[in-house]
Amino acid sequence: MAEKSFHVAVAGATGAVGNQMIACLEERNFPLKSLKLLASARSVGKTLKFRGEAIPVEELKENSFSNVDIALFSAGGGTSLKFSPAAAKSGCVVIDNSSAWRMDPDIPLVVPEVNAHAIAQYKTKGIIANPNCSTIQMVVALNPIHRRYRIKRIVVSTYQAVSGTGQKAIVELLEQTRAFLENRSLEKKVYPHRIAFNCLPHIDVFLENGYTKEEMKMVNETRKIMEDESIAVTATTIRVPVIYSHSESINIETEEPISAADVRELLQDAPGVKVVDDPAANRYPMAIDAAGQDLTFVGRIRKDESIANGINMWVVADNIRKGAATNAVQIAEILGKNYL
Ligand code: 25A
Ligand code: L14
Repeated sequence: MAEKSFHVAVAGATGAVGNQMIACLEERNFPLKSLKLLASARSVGKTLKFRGEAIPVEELKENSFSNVDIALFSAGGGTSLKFSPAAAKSGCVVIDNSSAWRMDPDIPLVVPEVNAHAIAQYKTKGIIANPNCSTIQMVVALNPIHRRYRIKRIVVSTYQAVSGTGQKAIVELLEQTRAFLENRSLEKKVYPHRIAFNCLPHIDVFLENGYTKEEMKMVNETRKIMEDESIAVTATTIRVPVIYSHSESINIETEEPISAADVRELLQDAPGVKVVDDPAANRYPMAIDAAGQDLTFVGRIRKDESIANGINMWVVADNIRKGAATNAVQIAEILGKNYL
């Protein structure tokens, strides 16, 4: 029997994540019947390369999905709220990268290494949500530990790349850096303060409780994906002048006794994880090494000597790939293979 193949659309194709989605479909040899590229009217007239071919960008409209099986959305929350329901209604399955649908109880929130089985719930609304980038890499690293040692509490601080905010933020970091080095005045368009040579304790908007929305995504999405509301999570999310890959300092407290060697051994065989942990040789995960990769890198694994059952670790992954595009394409692969 011939392999099944699908009509796929990418909405937000000209953005940082959309571009990478197209690259992932090509690299992973996704079984395609056709590929449609959608963005706002601003991008009409542009073409993007796929398998050596220049594909024109079309304007995203409600009727863009009549002959589409799977739509990968990464055009921001507002666009997704507006267009995903129409896309789903016309019979395609939407895999959405924005935060718009993630906490909807009728919509599965999926990291294939952790809860691939949840994809089955796509039928209720025809939408599957792709989690927040910082959350994805954290649960890939922590889920195996939780299953074996029961995590009671997670304390995480992030060091997040500007590419999370899209192409325009990459341009802002580069332009501010150049202006700073050339002693010219700096322009601020994307972030409220200079990001070049700085750290901002501010990602997404501030909420009433004093946390940012990005911090609360890490709390709520982690529990939903790991399917355990009892895990206590507290997060501080920081923007750093890095282009690709988020880094995270993670502290966990477990129910069962745990050692650094236990964690190293467990993560050695964990899906989607690569342990890089040889401090004597100056080997530990770094953003510049994770960029362009699909794995989640874990290192600096050590006992938290201040409590009975605690571990500290450093977790790094490419936020645009595993944190967004790769995860979405992995979901599409399972959806196509097992459900469509
Ligand atoms: O709305 P949110 O949720 O706050 O999301 C904010 C941004 O975060 C990115 C994405 O940025 C989004 O716009 N994003 C969303 N989820 C993400 C995630 N999980 C994420 N980033 C990382 N991880 P982006 O710029 O990289 O990508 C945006 C894409 O969405 C398309 N788009 C936007 N609004 C749309 C739309 N498509 C259809 N309908 C709409 N209403 C967008 O296409 C892009 O593909 P575009 O055509 O609007 O922009 C293409 C080029 O145009 C330039 N540009 C952008 N804004 C302006 C502009 N030029 C002039 N004026 C502007 N205001 C850019 O250079 C872009 O390359
Ligand atoms: O997926 O880094 O919810 O500015 C929104 C903010 C992704 C990252 C999401 C950022 C994010 C983003």
